[in-house]
Amino acid sequence: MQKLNRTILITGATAGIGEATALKLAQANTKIIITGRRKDRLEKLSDQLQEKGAEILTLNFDVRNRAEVEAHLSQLPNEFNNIDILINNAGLASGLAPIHKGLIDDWESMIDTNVKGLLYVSRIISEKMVEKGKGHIINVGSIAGKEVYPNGNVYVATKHAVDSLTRAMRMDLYDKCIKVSSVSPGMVETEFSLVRFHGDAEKASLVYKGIEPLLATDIADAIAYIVNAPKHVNIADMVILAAAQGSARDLRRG
Ligand code: NDP
Ligand code: 8X3
Repeated sequence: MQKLNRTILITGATAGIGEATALKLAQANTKIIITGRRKDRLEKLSDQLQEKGAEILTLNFDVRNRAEVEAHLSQLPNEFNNIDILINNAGLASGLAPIHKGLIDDWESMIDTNVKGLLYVSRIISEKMVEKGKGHIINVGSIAGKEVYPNGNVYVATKHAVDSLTRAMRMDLYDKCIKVSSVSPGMVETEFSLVRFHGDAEKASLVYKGIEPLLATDIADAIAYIVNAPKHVNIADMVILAAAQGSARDLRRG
């Protein structure tokens, strides 16, 4: 890896893609701000990242809470305030049900996290980047932001919002020398399905049964490629499927 002396903010680094990305990008002369609601996990990850030579700041907040986001990100310590790279990763699916049976609490949680949380964070950090005249924002979208599938309704809508926000943010920021990119994964085995099925581990494991899914490290590799591209190159979007996927709905099992 090259391009040292940079500061990276990763939302949702306590598990899955965010955690793998922090581990991939951690090295000497790199500062990483890792965020999430589970403080114990942030602390454990912080130790691992420091062992790789990175300087770490852990921020324990819920991206759905606008006041908490503002309190933490508006007043960053000086040594972590110069953010070069923002990875908007925190997100979730909650529930998998047809529109007439969906739980409104699930819908609110997904909209508040995947769309509003991403916006709260981006509003603050993009302004700081514009002041400096440089920066790179990577939004973690999904194949669900490109396609729709039965029972995916609100999750799919939030990821379509991430996809359109990525393109719109790029138009707002390219002439301020800020790159905006996205990575749009298919099926990645993380805690995603456990969360989607409200902690039902058996149901979650069936999602990946008989299929070789993507790993969080596959997406971390892609994000590293995006952030390490030369200055004049912006990877606008990377859509990455498991080889056993023809689409979000078409899966080759067994
Ligand atoms: P995980 O459940 O493994 O990780 C999700 C991360 O997001 C955790 O660190 C969690 O931290 C954080 N998070 C969730 N809600 C909040 C919140 N309200 N405030 C702060 N942090 C939050 O899932 P993945 O790693 O798979 O998901 C990461 C991203 O990738 C999501 O945006 C997801 O939509 C996207 N994605 C996932 C795919 C998959 O198949 N796994 C495919 C395509 C996209 P904590 O709970 O500690 O707050
Ligand atoms: C996660 C991928 O296909 O389960 O965003 O929606 S999918």
